[in-house]
Amino acid sequence: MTNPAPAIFPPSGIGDARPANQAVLDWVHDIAALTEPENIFWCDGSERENEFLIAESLNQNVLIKLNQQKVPRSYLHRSNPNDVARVEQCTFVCTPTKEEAGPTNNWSEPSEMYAKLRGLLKGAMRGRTLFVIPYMMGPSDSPLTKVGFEITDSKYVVLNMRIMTRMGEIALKRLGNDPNAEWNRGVHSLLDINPERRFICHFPQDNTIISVGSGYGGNVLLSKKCLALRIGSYLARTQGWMAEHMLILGVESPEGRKHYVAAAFPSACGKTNFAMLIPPAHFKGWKVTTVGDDIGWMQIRDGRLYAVNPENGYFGVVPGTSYKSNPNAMKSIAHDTIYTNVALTDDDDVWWEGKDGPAPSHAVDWRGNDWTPESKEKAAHPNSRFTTPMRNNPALDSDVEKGDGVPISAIIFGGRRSDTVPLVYQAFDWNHGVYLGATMASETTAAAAGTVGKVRRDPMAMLPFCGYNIGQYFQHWLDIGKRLSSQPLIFNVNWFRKGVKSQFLWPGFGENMRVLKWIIDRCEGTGGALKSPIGWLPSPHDLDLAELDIDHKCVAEILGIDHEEWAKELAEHKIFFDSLGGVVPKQLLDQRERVAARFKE
Ligand code: OXD
Ligand code: MN
Repeated sequence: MTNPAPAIFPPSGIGDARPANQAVLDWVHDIAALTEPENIFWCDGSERENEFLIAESLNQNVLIKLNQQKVPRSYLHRSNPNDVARVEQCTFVCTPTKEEAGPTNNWSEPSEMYAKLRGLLKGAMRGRTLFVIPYMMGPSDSPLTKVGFEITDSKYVVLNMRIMTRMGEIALKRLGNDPNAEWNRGVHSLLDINPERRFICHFPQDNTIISVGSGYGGNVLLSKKCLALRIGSYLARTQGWMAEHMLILGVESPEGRKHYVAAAFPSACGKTNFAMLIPPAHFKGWKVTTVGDDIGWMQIRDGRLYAVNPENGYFGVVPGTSYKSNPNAMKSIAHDTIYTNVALTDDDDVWWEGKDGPAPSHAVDWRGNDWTPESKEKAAHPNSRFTTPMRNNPALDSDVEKGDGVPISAIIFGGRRSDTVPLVYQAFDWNHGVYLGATMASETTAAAAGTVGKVRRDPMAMLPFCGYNIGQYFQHWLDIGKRLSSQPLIFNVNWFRKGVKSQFLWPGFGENMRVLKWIIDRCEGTGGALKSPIGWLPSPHDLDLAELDIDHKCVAEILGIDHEEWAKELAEHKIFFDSLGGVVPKQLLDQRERVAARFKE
């Protein structure tokens, strides 16, 4: 028997979309000289290239083909079990001085970190292909849009970046030939997926990211947390705009009045669910549409804040996603989706804890082991993910590609708090709102490695993502407020408050529309509220609770503020501010004093 002829790698016309910009070519040349790959593959983002890379990934077991009747054009990837979440302890902001990175970031002196990373990258791509991914963050005609290049030795990264960004030709066109044009340099190598050699490093002054030793999305899809948030927030401050860990949604009334709101929640607190909310039957004629589910870039125009979603897809948490919790997400991930670390059923479908219907009697779990409902281990990893293009979302907002962005009427902060924090309240003004954001906290989740369920302060949900000194970041927020003649109203929400029996007091999901409606009413000047020490609070009859099966005692409890709990909370705000070592602007320290004084009135 003769061996089949070896495949020609890559077939002609694939992997040769070399950019014209000499600065990019020189940089790729440098990285290739360092990493010594077998091939260089210049990605163009085309359908043909994607098909080729999927076929290769199936051959090399990087992807598993799913049942194409059940989930057309969808695949499963299993990551190394040591590599399933963002690793904040391995994430660095490398600025000339430690003060520039500030008290909340791991810091390293840039030349030392470059030397260490160059040592790790030396020869790292021997026998591998070096992929060059040109990508664009933001709509093609937006002044906020940024171009990045990611070099990677992972096909999984290329396939995901094609979903998450506007990749290929469109980015090359936007960059053009100017050797001095602004673009982000991103280098990623899997190395040997060893937690000891895992570093995710940002060099804001050089617009550069280097990530080694991981294959997990949040660490390696450099467009997302690394560029759009860490480097993005640094650029935003120097250039006068905002890069935030925020979903953006549109709410339209039956009469056709439309508002947009941006909302910051820490990882895995239901941002994707909120961004895709379907109003309950009682809200007939109301529509919620998604602009983005994770990141908002905002600029000031005519004294107002306008937001764009820089991404092109969703990288969402799978467990708990169902037709009950998020029908739009279920429809979005029913095709053209890459699943990471979910379970595989015997008929090659995907399964996870919290999916509709009964659990399968047998499956293969995220590690590749046999699983049955009696197994002690979870079938899907708690941080298993879907990567799906935003065009799959039935509720996609019609202005998602609008370069100017959408006007923001309200900003919402929120976290996962079992106690203390009421369902919703409104800040008295912008600076008070910045204080709400700066002191927000949440119980930790599986999105980041470490303990789950511990309350940690997570200012504006940016603790792991602010690429510079958090004190200057707070000041940037205060400064933006001064430049706005029409400021969005600022709110805080908590869907997760629990009662004495540890039961959730609020049904959440689609019913969050009732809270959103109050927020919109406040924006329109029609919603009622009571003045409380912590802000404007709705009384139970200010919320539209019609046709909701909820106990009146529950409503009172969830809207209540307990003075003892708040005394503790305010003490914790002080401990947090103090822990930042004197970087917190005086206006925010004063805000805390004012809340404390209002409790004494
Ligand atoms: C995410 C995160 O993946 O915030 O969006 O961790
Ligand atoms: Mn996120």
